[in-house]
Amino acid sequence: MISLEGKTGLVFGIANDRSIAAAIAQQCHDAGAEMAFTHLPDADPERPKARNRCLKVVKDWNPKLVLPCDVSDDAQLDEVFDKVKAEHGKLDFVLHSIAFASLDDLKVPTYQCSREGFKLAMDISCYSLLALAKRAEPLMTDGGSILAMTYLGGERVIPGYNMMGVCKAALECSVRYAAAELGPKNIRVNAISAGPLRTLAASAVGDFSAMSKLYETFSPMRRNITAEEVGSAGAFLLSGASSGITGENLHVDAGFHAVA
Ligand code: 0WD
Repeated sequence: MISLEGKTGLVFGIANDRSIAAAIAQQCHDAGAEMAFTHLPDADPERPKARNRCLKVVKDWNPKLVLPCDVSDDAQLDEVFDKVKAEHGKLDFVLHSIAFASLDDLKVPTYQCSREGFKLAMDISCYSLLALAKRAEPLMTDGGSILAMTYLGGERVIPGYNMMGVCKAALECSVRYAAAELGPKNIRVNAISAGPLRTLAASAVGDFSAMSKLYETFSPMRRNITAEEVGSAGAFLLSGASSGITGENLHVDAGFHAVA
Protein backbone atom coordinates (compact mmCIF):
# COMPACT_ATOMS: atom_id res chain seq x y z
CA MET A 1 0.00 0.00 0.00
CA ILE A 2 1.47 3.34 -1.08
CA SER A 3 1.32 6.10 1.52
CA LEU A 4 2.37 9.71 1.11
CA GLU A 5 0.79 10.84 4.39
CA GLY A 6 2.71 13.79 5.80
CA LYS A 7 4.71 14.22 2.57
CA THR A 8 4.97 17.43 0.58
CA GLY A 9 5.50 17.49 -3.17
CA LEU A 10 6.05 20.01 -5.93
CA VAL A 11 4.54 19.18 -9.32
CA PHE A 12 5.61 20.71 -12.64
CA GLY A 13 3.64 19.98 -15.81
CA ILE A 14 -0.13 20.03 -15.30
CA ALA A 15 -1.27 21.72 -18.51
CA ASN A 16 -4.78 20.23 -18.31
CA ASP A 17 -6.71 17.21 -17.02
CA ARG A 18 -5.10 14.92 -19.62
CA SER A 19 -1.54 15.73 -18.54
CA ILE A 20 0.47 12.81 -17.20
CA ALA A 21 1.33 15.02 -14.22
CA ALA A 22 -2.40 15.24 -13.41
CA ALA A 23 -2.70 11.43 -13.33
CA ILE A 24 0.35 11.06 -11.07
CA ALA A 25 -0.72 13.94 -8.80
CA GLN A 26 -4.20 12.41 -8.45
CA GLN A 27 -2.72 9.20 -7.05
CA CYS A 28 -0.28 11.12 -4.84
CA HIS A 29 -3.25 13.04 -3.47
CA ASP A 30 -5.17 9.81 -2.91
CA ALA A 31 -2.12 8.48 -1.02
CA GLY A 32 -2.24 11.49 1.32
CA ALA A 33 0.32 13.90 -0.15
CA GLU A 34 0.11 17.67 0.09
CA MET A 35 1.33 19.35 -3.10
CA ALA A 36 2.25 22.68 -4.64
CA PHE A 37 1.83 23.11 -8.39
CA THR A 38 3.25 25.19 -11.21
CA HIS A 39 1.81 26.07 -14.62
CA LEU A 40 3.15 27.94 -17.62
CA PRO A 41 2.91 31.74 -17.16
CA ASP A 42 0.02 33.29 -19.10
CA ALA A 43 0.91 35.94 -21.68
CA ASP A 44 -2.22 37.88 -20.77
CA PRO A 45 -2.90 37.86 -16.99
CA GLU A 46 -6.41 39.17 -17.74
CA ARG A 47 -7.14 35.90 -19.55
CA PRO A 48 -5.21 33.31 -17.51
CA LYS A 49 -5.82 30.23 -19.67
CA ALA A 50 -2.91 28.05 -18.47
CA ARG A 51 -3.55 28.97 -14.83
CA ASN A 52 -7.26 28.22 -15.09
CA ARG A 53 -6.69 24.86 -16.78
CA CYS A 54 -4.25 23.88 -14.03
CA LEU A 55 -6.53 25.20 -11.27
CA LYS A 56 -9.41 23.17 -12.67
CA VAL A 57 -7.41 19.99 -12.07
CA VAL A 58 -5.96 20.81 -8.64
CA LYS A 59 -8.51 23.03 -6.88
CA ASP A 60 -10.32 20.23 -5.05
CA TRP A 61 -7.02 19.20 -3.44
CA ASN A 62 -6.85 22.66 -1.76
CA PRO A 63 -3.20 23.39 -2.60
CA LYS A 64 -1.55 26.29 -0.76
CA LEU A 65 0.56 27.21 -3.79
CA VAL A 66 -0.30 27.24 -7.50
CA LEU A 67 2.41 29.31 -9.14
CA PRO A 68 3.40 30.37 -12.66
CA CYS A 69 6.82 29.09 -13.72
CA ASP A 70 8.71 28.94 -16.98
CA VAL A 71 11.47 26.46 -16.18
CA SER A 72 13.84 28.14 -18.65
CA ASP A 73 13.96 31.19 -16.34
CA ASP A 74 16.19 30.85 -13.26
CA ALA A 75 14.51 33.78 -11.48
CA GLN A 76 11.08 32.15 -11.79
CA LEU A 77 12.47 28.83 -10.51
CA ASP A 78 14.09 30.60 -7.54
CA GLU A 79 10.80 32.30 -6.72
CA VAL A 80 8.88 29.01 -6.78
CA PHE A 81 11.32 27.25 -4.46
CA ASP A 82 11.50 30.28 -2.13
CA LYS A 83 7.72 30.25 -1.83
CA VAL A 84 7.64 26.48 -1.25
CA LYS A 85 10.23 26.88 1.49
CA ALA A 86 8.30 29.72 3.14
CA GLU A 87 4.95 27.88 2.96
CA HIS A 88 5.92 24.23 3.51
CA GLY A 89 9.40 24.40 5.06
CA LYS A 90 10.55 21.19 3.32
CA LEU A 91 10.02 19.02 0.27
CA ASP A 92 9.73 15.25 -0.02
CA PHE A 93 9.18 14.86 -3.75
CA VAL A 94 9.33 16.70 -7.05
CA LEU A 95 7.62 15.64 -10.27
CA HIS A 96 9.17 16.92 -13.53
CA SER A 97 6.60 16.25 -16.28
CA ILE A 98 7.73 18.78 -18.83
CA ALA A 99 8.95 18.83 -22.41
CA PHE A 100 8.98 21.35 -25.21
CA ALA A 101 10.33 21.73 -28.74
CA SER A 102 9.16 24.14 -31.39
CA LEU A 103 7.17 22.41 -34.12
CA ASP A 104 9.55 23.76 -36.78
CA ASP A 105 12.38 21.86 -35.15
CA LEU A 106 10.37 18.80 -34.17
CA LYS A 107 8.91 18.12 -37.59
CA VAL A 108 12.20 18.06 -39.50
CA PRO A 109 14.83 15.31 -39.50
CA THR A 110 16.98 15.63 -36.37
CA TYR A 111 20.07 16.66 -38.34
CA GLN A 112 18.14 19.60 -39.80
CA CYS A 113 16.92 21.17 -36.57
CA SER A 114 18.16 24.67 -35.79
CA ARG A 115 20.83 25.50 -33.22
CA GLU A 116 18.45 27.78 -31.30
CA GLY A 117 15.64 25.21 -31.43
CA PHE A 118 17.95 22.50 -30.16
CA LYS A 119 19.14 24.69 -27.27
CA LEU A 120 15.58 25.60 -26.31
CA ALA A 121 14.34 22.00 -26.40
CA MET A 122 17.31 20.74 -24.38
CA ASP A 123 16.94 23.58 -21.88
CA ILE A 124 13.24 23.01 -21.19
CA SER A 125 13.12 19.22 -21.63
CA CYS A 126 16.43 18.22 -20.01
CA TYR A 127 18.42 20.90 -18.19
CA SER A 128 15.33 21.91 -16.21
CA LEU A 129 15.45 18.58 -14.34
CA LEU A 130 18.91 19.46 -13.04
CA ALA A 131 17.76 23.00 -12.26
CA LEU A 132 14.90 21.58 -10.17
CA ALA A 133 17.17 19.06 -8.41
CA LYS A 134 19.63 21.83 -7.51
CA ARG A 135 16.89 23.85 -5.81
CA ALA A 136 15.07 20.87 -4.28
CA GLU A 137 18.14 19.38 -2.60
CA PRO A 138 18.39 21.93 0.26
CA LEU A 139 14.67 21.44 1.00
CA MET A 140 14.85 17.63 1.03
CA THR A 141 16.20 17.48 4.55
CA ASP A 142 14.63 14.05 5.24
CA GLY A 143 15.69 12.62 1.87
CA GLY A 144 13.41 12.74 -1.14
CA SER A 145 12.34 11.47 -4.52
CA ILE A 146 12.56 13.22 -7.88
CA LEU A 147 10.78 11.80 -10.92
CA ALA A 148 11.08 12.70 -14.62
CA MET A 149 8.99 11.55 -17.58
CA THR A 150 10.59 10.07 -20.65
CA TYR A 151 9.83 7.98 -23.75
CA LEU A 152 11.40 5.03 -25.57
CA GLY A 153 12.54 7.44 -28.30
CA GLY A 154 15.40 8.34 -25.94
CA GLU A 155 16.76 4.78 -26.20
CA ARG A 156 15.87 3.80 -29.78
CA VAL A 157 15.12 5.66 -32.98
CA ILE A 158 11.33 6.05 -33.09
CA PRO A 159 10.11 7.56 -36.39
CA GLY A 160 8.61 11.03 -35.84
CA TYR A 161 10.03 11.50 -32.35
CA ASN A 162 13.06 13.20 -33.92
CA MET A 163 15.01 15.71 -31.82
CA MET A 164 12.88 15.03 -28.73
CA GLY A 165 14.54 11.59 -28.69
CA VAL A 166 17.91 13.32 -28.31
CA CYS A 167 16.50 15.42 -25.44
CA LYS A 168 15.09 12.31 -23.74
CA ALA A 169 18.43 10.47 -24.02
CA ALA A 170 20.09 13.42 -22.28
CA LEU A 171 17.28 13.52 -19.70
CA GLU A 172 17.66 9.81 -18.92
CA CYS A 173 21.42 10.22 -18.54
CA SER A 174 20.83 13.24 -16.27
CA VAL A 175 18.61 11.03 -14.11
CA ARG A 176 21.48 8.56 -13.64
CA TYR A 177 24.09 11.21 -12.83
CA ALA A 178 21.79 13.09 -10.44
CA ALA A 179 20.86 9.76 -8.78
CA ALA A 180 24.54 8.98 -8.18
CA GLU A 181 25.25 12.48 -6.88
CA LEU A 182 22.20 12.80 -4.63
CA GLY A 183 22.07 9.18 -3.42
CA PRO A 184 24.32 9.85 -0.39
CA LYS A 185 21.72 12.42 0.76
CA ASN A 186 18.99 9.80 0.43
CA ILE A 187 17.50 11.69 -2.48
CA ARG A 188 16.43 9.31 -5.24
CA VAL A 189 16.06 10.27 -8.91
CA ASN A 190 14.14 8.10 -11.35
CA ALA A 191 12.30 8.26 -14.67
CA ILE A 192 9.18 6.65 -16.05
CA SER A 193 9.27 5.76 -19.72
CA ALA A 194 5.59 5.82 -20.62
CA GLY A 195 3.79 4.38 -23.61
CA PRO A 196 1.80 6.82 -25.78
CA LEU A 197 -1.00 8.75 -24.05
CA ARG A 198 -3.16 11.28 -25.85
CA THR A 199 -2.09 14.61 -24.28
CA LEU A 200 -1.27 18.11 -25.57
CA ALA A 201 2.42 17.23 -25.83
CA ALA A 202 1.64 13.99 -27.69
CA SER A 203 -0.34 15.86 -30.32
CA ALA A 204 2.89 17.56 -31.41
CA VAL A 205 4.77 14.31 -31.93
CA GLY A 206 4.47 12.06 -35.00
CA ASP A 207 1.34 10.15 -35.89
CA PHE A 208 -0.32 9.30 -32.57
CA SER A 209 -2.86 6.85 -34.00
CA ALA A 210 -0.21 4.87 -35.88
CA MET A 211 1.94 4.70 -32.75
CA SER A 212 -1.02 3.62 -30.67
CA LYS A 213 -1.83 0.85 -33.14
CA LEU A 214 1.77 -0.36 -33.00
CA TYR A 215 1.49 -0.85 -29.23
CA GLU A 216 -1.83 -2.68 -29.63
CA THR A 217 -0.28 -5.03 -32.17
CA PHE A 218 3.20 -5.70 -30.85
CA SER A 219 3.38 -4.99 -27.10
CA PRO A 220 3.41 -8.12 -24.91
CA MET A 221 0.08 -7.02 -23.40
CA ARG A 222 -1.39 -6.22 -26.86
CA ARG A 223 -2.76 -2.89 -25.68
CA ASN A 224 -1.88 0.66 -24.75
CA ILE A 225 -1.41 1.84 -21.21
CA THR A 226 -3.82 4.06 -19.28
CA ALA A 227 -3.08 7.34 -17.53
CA GLU A 228 -4.01 5.64 -14.25
CA GLU A 229 -1.25 3.07 -14.78
CA VAL A 230 1.35 5.81 -15.16
CA GLY A 231 -0.26 7.54 -12.17
CA SER A 232 0.17 4.57 -9.85
CA ALA A 233 3.74 3.87 -11.00
CA GLY A 234 4.53 7.55 -10.44
CA ALA A 235 3.06 7.60 -6.93
CA PHE A 236 5.05 4.43 -6.18
CA LEU A 237 8.36 5.98 -7.29
CA LEU A 238 7.63 9.19 -5.38
CA SER A 239 6.78 7.30 -2.18
CA GLY A 240 8.84 5.38 0.36
CA ALA A 241 7.48 2.14 -1.14
CA SER A 242 10.28 2.46 -3.73
CA SER A 243 12.98 3.36 -1.16
CA GLY A 244 15.58 1.02 -2.70
CA ILE A 245 15.15 2.30 -6.25
CA THR A 246 17.18 5.09 -7.83
CA GLY A 247 18.75 5.85 -11.21
CA GLU A 248 16.00 3.69 -12.73
CA ASN A 249 14.10 4.13 -15.96
CA LEU A 250 10.85 2.27 -15.30
CA HIS A 251 8.97 1.36 -18.47
CA VAL A 252 5.21 1.70 -18.11
CA ASP A 253 4.43 0.72 -21.68
CA ALA A 254 2.64 -2.65 -21.63
CA GLY A 255 6.07 -4.19 -22.25
CA PHE A 256 6.63 -2.61 -25.68
CA HIS A 257 10.29 -1.81 -24.90
CA ALA A 258 11.00 -5.52 -24.49
CA VAL A 259 9.98 -6.38 -28.03
CA ALA A 260 10.65 -3.15 -29.97
O1 0WD B 1 2.47 9.95 -24.83
C1 0WD B 1 2.79 10.82 -24.04
N1 0WD B 1 1.98 11.82 -23.78
C2 0WD B 1 4.11 10.73 -23.34
C3 0WD B 1 4.63 11.81 -22.69
C4 0WD B 1 4.83 9.44 -23.41
C5 0WD B 1 6.07 9.44 -22.69
C6 0WD B 1 6.55 10.54 -22.06
N2 0WD B 1 5.84 11.71 -22.07
C7 0WD B 1 6.42 12.87 -21.36
C8 0WD B 1 6.53 14.16 -22.14
O2 0WD B 1 7.64 14.16 -23.01
C9 0WD B 1 6.72 15.15 -20.98
O3 0WD B 1 8.07 15.09 -20.51
O4 0WD B 1 5.62 13.19 -20.26
C10 0WD B 1 5.81 14.55 -19.91
C11 0WD B 1 4.46 15.23 -19.78
O5 0WD B 1 3.84 15.27 -21.04
P1 0WD B 1 2.27 15.19 -21.27
O6 0WD B 1 1.56 15.04 -19.99
O7 0WD B 1 2.08 14.21 -22.35
O8 0WD B 1 1.98 16.60 -21.94
P2 0WD B 1 1.33 17.96 -21.46
O9 0WD B 1 0.04 17.72 -20.76
O10 0WD B 1 1.30 18.84 -22.68
O11 0WD B 1 2.40 18.53 -20.42
C12 0WD B 1 3.67 18.99 -20.78
C13 0WD B 1 3.80 20.35 -20.19
C14 0WD B 1 3.40 21.58 -21.00
O12 0WD B 1 2.28 21.58 -21.56
P3 0WD B 1 2.04 22.52 -22.90
O13 0WD B 1 1.28 21.54 -23.76
O14 0WD B 1 1.24 23.66 -22.39
O15 0WD B 1 3.37 22.90 -23.51
O16 0WD B 1 5.11 20.78 -20.01
C15 0WD B 1 4.99 22.10 -19.52
C16 0WD B 1 3.64 22.63 -19.92
O17 0WD B 1 2.77 22.63 -18.85
N3 0WD B 1 5.97 23.01 -20.08
C17 0WD B 1 6.64 23.87 -19.32
N4 0WD B 1 6.59 24.10 -17.99
C18 0WD B 1 7.39 25.08 -17.52
N5 0WD B 1 8.21 25.79 -18.29
C19 0WD B 1 7.46 24.58 -20.19
C20 0WD B 1 8.28 25.60 -19.63
N6 0WD B 1 9.10 26.34 -20.35
N7 0WD B 1 7.26 24.14 -21.46
C21 0WD B 1 6.35 23.16 -21.38
